[in-house]
Amino acid sequence: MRISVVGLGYIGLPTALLLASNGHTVYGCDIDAQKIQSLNEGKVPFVEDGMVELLVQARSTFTADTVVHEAEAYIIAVPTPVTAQHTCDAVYVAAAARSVAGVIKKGDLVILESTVSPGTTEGIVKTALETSGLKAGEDFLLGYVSEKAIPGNTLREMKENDRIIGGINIESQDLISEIYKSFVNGAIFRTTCIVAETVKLVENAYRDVNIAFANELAQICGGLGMNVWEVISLANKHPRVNVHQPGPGVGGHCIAVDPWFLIEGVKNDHTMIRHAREINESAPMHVLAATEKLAQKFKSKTIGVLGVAYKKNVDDSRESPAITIIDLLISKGYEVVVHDPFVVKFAYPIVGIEEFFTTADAVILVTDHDLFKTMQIPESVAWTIDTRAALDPKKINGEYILLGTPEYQGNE
Ligand code: SAJ
Repeated sequence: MRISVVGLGYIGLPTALLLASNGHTVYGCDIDAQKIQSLNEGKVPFVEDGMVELLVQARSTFTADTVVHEAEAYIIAVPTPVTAQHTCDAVYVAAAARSVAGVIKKGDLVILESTVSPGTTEGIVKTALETSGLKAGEDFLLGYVSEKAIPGNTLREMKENDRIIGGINIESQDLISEIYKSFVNGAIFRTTCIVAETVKLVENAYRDVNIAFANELAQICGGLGMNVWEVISLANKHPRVNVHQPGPGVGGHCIAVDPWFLIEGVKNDHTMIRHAREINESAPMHVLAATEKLAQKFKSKTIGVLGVAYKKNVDDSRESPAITIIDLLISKGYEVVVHDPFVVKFAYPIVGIEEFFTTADAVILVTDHDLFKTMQIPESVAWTIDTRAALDPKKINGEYILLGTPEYQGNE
């Protein structure tokens, strides 16, 4: 089949390449002309396992352009930022759907893959597509498939995870299933568009609420003189318990954002989902409180932030709690020095590990990159806060303060 993929980011590009290397002719489209040029030169614009090889494999079946190419099926995978009012900003989705409306013909199929608030496919997207003069369900097919991407493991998850496919009618569901079956090994489940949109948000809200529970337990256990990591690990011995890990906050572009889309239309301000978001958003404040207590005691001026990626072993710092923590430290007058072995693009300068340790009076570990596990923290560092239980206390000469323990409680 000839498929146009609109939006060649973290979702659209791997999806396009998987389709192109599984029997389809794929036309990628992105408004970023530089990205198009480098793709056509065989360069992948971001680091993700297996992508370079996949681009080589798809050499004769994948082309990229800045305009939407006419095809038989269209997949829209553009960003959906969160607005200041915590709603889903569908402006790029609407623009992409309008550009598809310019080329769509009778019998074509349109699939939305962007994460959106419930009702977007059959609302904004359908309306924009129908400006073509064609009617959804009568003249063209329409559906929603949630994306399966996780930085560091995207291609595997796209191929191996089960897929929830939403369609406005049976014909839409049938054709969407056929397309995804060409590269997905997981099971395919069919439903309506709004259910598929909602399931995506539920998956991430589930994780956010669970992490908020762990963050609340960290406060409770630390306050009661216990170590939250021991409590959670023992509670998780129960076969039906799976408490997530506490930490300095929740980052990334999914878990910190999607719960807001789920409650976008809910009038009640006291939902558990909102409260969980607020608990996770307040985690950096607890890091600051613990820091203030220690900085006063040790007269520390320059704080080293170790790890700024939003999670371990990736170079992605989108919505990382490290950004909030650094902003808070600077607002309190501290000097801040930052080190991350993977992150290249960041709001603050990133220094090498030697400069980091010669400059920092004290250290806060924010990201639990594996290679920090065996890291030796030198004597010049008076204290180290470990927000992820990631460091080896035996390798630390100064004071070691672990989040979710009495020592961490700070001035709270
Ligand atoms: N985190 C904790 N405690 C935990 C687990 C995670 O504090 O126990 C933090 C991480 O450090 C990170 C944030 O949460 O800052 C999110 O990390 P993550 O690995 O849980 O999630 P993402 O955002 O990288 O990917 C999620 C995944 N969703 C689920 O697992 C339900 C992924 O499968 C989705 O494809 C992705 O969101 C998405 O695009 O929606």
